Amino acid sequence: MYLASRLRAFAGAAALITASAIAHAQAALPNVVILATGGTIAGAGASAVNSATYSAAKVPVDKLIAGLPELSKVANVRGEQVFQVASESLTNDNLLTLAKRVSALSKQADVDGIVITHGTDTIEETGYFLTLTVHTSKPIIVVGSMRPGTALSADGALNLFDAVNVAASKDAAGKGVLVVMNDEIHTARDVNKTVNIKTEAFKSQWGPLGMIVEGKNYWFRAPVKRHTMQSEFDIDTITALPAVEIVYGYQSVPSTAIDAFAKSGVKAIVHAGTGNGSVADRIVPVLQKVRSDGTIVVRSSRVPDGFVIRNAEQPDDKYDWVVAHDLRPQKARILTMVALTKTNDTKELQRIFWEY
Ligand code: DAS
Repeated sequence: MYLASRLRAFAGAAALITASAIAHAQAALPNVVILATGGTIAGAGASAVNSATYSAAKVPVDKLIAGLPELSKVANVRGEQVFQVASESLTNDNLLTLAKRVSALSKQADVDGIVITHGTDTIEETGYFLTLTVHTSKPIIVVGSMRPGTALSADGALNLFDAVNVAASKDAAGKGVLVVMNDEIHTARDVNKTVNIKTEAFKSQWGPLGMIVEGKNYWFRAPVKRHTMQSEFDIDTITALPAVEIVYGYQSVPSTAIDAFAKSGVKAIVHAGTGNGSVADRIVPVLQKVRSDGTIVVRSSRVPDGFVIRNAEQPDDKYDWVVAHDLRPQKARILTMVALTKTNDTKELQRIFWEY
């Protein structure tokens, strides 16, 4: 009897010690908040072989977290459902709402890192907007997936596990907003979706910053463009984004789109030209007129990689146009919107394109 009671007492004490050790270990873990916006990472298909035919933005954030118990070994994770949409449907207002939430959370002492689950189609636009406007050095990671969780060899679970790992990592701080996909760690500034049907979908023409393998980060370079704490733009002072639209250059293109955008009162037009940002002869005077009416003209290129050279294909100084440097049209639009919240001086705008 005595031995049994002693054993019970010991077992009870051991259980208490274990429980407090676990609680202590959990308390020592970083706190990561997952802001869910929708996309394929929250998608579901009718069959395991549906890797491309499925509905995006179905699975709530709490179910995403519950489906990944491994996260509890990496961080104390909690989720917020900010939106539940496919990312092609996100709007400027959604960008402002999300960025303001990220900014507010980043200021909380009990938040060490933030993960944003997002559709892959426009991750590059949201990520770039956040890196331009959120003033924090805490890790902010945007993550998506190319296959829904219901599909064979789904990529979302490992992408999310990796994203939380990076968000919980001290060595990810101060690198700007990052995009973690397919084992790679990219800057939100450089990364673009380059393949629309493979899990290896994201590339940065200047290369990823590094990789994450089995929960460990391997860094190989650091960003050189201004971001987050070094940015002159602050989401906490931005209340609206100006209308900036994109027109595409191709053979026999008419000026219809430019005329319509100009008439609608846009503040800037990004021209996605051919080659090094070339503009068709018949379109040059149309864009000159648009500029003379006070609308900003940004010369970008439909060619995925490389960068637009100022005063090469067009006399930008003479026309008072801005060149988009290495930014693809959709990112040139994001930077132009953010820059126009501060200035519409073309020399200042060009400086901003060189620096961000
Ligand atoms: N429609 C795509 C999106 O929401 C699905 C995805 O790839 O996440 O961006």
